[in-house]
Amino acid sequence: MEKTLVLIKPDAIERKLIGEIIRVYEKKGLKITALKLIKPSLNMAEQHYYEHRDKPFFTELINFITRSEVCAMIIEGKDVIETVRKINGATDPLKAEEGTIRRLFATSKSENSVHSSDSKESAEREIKIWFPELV
Ligand code: 3AN
Repeated sequence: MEKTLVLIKPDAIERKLIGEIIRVYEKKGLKITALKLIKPSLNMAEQHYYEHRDKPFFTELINFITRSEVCAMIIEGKDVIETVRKINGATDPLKAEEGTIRRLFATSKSENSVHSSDSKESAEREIKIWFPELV
């Protein structure tokens, strides 16, 4: 079965939205097969956002994701990568569709409440970063 890596980001955890966000995924019938709260190390954060290392917002992104705990999850299902990205909505909450997690909860392009893998290759790579004990 296809897997994806989801992070509930610090902005959402700080506002006590873990339950509400997980509820959105579960209501869509998705199955969470692993879950943990973890304060990312600098190394984990830099690995996770490696592809953005040359972007102007990279430092902001790393500072944000390491500032408090994240909730890391593996979600499994048919076409789960695409499904979860639809449920999350566009990167910019102002452009995210009605009913998406980012439209509901995100406050900016960087503090946008959730991350999910964008391809099978990313999912595999990211699961190794956040759940090394499972691979
Ligand atoms: P997505 O998470 O929707 O796949 P990406 O991969 O384009 O978005 O960007 C990764 C992360 O970088 C985003 N989730 C967001 O937190 C941050 N980000 C993207 N674009 C910007 C931007 N223009 N300013 C600040 N942060 C950004």
